[in-house]
Amino acid sequence: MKMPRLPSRPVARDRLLSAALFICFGSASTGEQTNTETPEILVVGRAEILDAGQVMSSDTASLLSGIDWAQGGGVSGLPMIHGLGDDRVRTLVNGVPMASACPMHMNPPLSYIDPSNVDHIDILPGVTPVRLGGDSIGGTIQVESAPPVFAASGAALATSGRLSSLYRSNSSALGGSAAASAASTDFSLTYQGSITRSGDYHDGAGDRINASGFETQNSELTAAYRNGAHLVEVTTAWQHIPYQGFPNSDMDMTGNVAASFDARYTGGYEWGELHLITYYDHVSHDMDGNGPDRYPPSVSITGFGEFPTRERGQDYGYRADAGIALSSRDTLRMGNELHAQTLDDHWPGAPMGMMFDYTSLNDASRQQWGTFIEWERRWDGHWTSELGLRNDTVHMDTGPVQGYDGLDATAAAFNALHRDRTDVNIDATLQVRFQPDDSESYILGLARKNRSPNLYERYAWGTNTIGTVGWFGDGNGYTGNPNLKPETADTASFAANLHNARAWQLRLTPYFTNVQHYIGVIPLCGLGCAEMPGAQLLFVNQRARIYGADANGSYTVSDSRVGGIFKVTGAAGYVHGEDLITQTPLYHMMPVHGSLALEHELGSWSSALTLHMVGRKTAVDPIRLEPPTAGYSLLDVRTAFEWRHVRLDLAITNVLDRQYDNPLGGTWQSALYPPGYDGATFRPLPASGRSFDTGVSVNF
Ligand SMILES: [Cu+2]
Repeated sequence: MKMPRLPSRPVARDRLLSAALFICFGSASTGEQTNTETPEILVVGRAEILDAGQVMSSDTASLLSGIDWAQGGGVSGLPMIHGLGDDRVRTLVNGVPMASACPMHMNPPLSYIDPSNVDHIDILPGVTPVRLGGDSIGGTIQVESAPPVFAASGAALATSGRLSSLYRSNSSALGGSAAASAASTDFSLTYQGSITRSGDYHDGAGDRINASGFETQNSELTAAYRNGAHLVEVTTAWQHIPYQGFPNSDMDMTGNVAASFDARYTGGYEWGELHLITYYDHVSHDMDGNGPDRYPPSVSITGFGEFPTRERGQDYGYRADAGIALSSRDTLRMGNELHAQTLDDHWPGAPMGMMFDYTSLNDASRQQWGTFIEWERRWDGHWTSELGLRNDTVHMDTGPVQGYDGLDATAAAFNALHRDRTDVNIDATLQVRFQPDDSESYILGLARKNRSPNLYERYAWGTNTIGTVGWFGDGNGYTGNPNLKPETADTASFAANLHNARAWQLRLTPYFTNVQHYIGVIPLCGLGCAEMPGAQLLFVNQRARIYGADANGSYTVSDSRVGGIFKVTGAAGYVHGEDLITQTPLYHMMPVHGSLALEHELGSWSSALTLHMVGRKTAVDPIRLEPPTAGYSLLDVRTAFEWRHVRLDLAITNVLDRQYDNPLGGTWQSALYPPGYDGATFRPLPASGRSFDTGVSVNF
């Protein structure tokens, strides 16, 4: 038997494993796995949309075509898969999970990678295999930077580089990125850096959306070494966000400094493949709830100049997994991982004129120990099954707390609690794939998955006014509940993928999820009782049901040497989610929506005209005071031209300058206190008006 060689340009590191195993046994389907072979994965590749996407937005979440995402600050959108978002979706950036070190989840995993550094994204929207799941009940998103490139021959050092810049008219955003690499046949060194600065955006009516600007600085250095079928990569990264406004929160990020280090190993052996990863990151996060860009100078919500918070978090862990080829038909995968998080969250009292600092989380910790085993069998040329079993044991604890005025009654009651919790969660998944011929494939997925509460869901102890934690972009305050049980989701999903060579392709994915112990909310006291415009809500275990369907397709209208390729693509989504205990719709359910695009490609010139249509949102969560939004349609146009080493991107987003509200944009918190303000305005956050976006990149 020959040793499996690493493909020169691996796709996802996970799919590398299966690719290598196929190679190992000389299967007909070697090399890059395509959508046809794994229709449960949506792949967003650089060639398709990333180059154009990074010109139009600096938020990596915006590149997630095929799924929805909830708007945050300019780089902090939260992916939503089949009605489940935030921590319910497992998000891995280069294999590393990163917990939000912020009570408002302003720094989710995708905020740590700039779009210019993304090579491809794998989205697993339905039932996620246990090797990629764990402590999550939605799908999985894997974002990967470009794999290391090595020199073809030993004669000379292979060097390459890329410089790019972008400008967006609406928010006067200016950005630049640089990448450089030098490699011999077995050693490679890559640097990636980017800086973007954006002002506030304006909506279709020309109104400025206060507190929507941001600045980000990212840099990353990776060294890689390969020897035959063995690859070792070591990455160190640094991020600085000096400022990121959150128009749908009542605070802004005034600083986020993250330093991270990870080391990875992938090796091919006679028996299969081995993956090892270890990582560490440290995050310093600062916020201010009284930013000068947010309220008129005459208004100070605190009566002081500043309302600061300071969060300091760490993530560390490892994952070891192996794929063992038991026979030409059977593959066994097994693995073990640890994801540990520590978090301190203190809110200085002095600037508020208080005697003490408010302690939100004191030396809080969360450790997730995961172990899985998975058996894949190819029964014949048509049927494949994959059965997985996984345990996640989650341990959480936090230290004693205090309020701004020292130890108050609520803090004393919290401190008297026995606060450490251990959850033992068992996940099981079954996927059956049927591929009768080359033009169709079907997948049925069944899963039971669990997610333990995050630190704030269990330990945010404040119950009123400023001693509160707010997230979800809805303007409400949230109180944690140490007695929460983990969520348990039972999901059935089906995917049908039909296609005719290059002429057309159609994919349909209906799904159904029932969540026991769904972490929902009930009002802690009535509207305004917490001296906030919003409600004060307590996390409690409820029961939820979500169902819906996604569809997408493409049709090649013409394909000629002279005219190029004309293609029509379309996508549509419907989701329905309800809390069965409160009998109310779940928060942030995207209304029925679809898009239709005409794409053209001729040599190195590519263009697209896209029409987005979104229905009226009437299914809103009354407990969170979620506002309904009107239906709308939008037009985007983009074109790109490549000439030798230069690529030019031009795009106009919201061509008709429509005024509309993003159904997942939350409420407009930065407009809560306009001059003459005399009451809560739970208006939906207006979305961006027309923008002319340009980008130039040079490869050398
Ligand atoms: Cu924050």
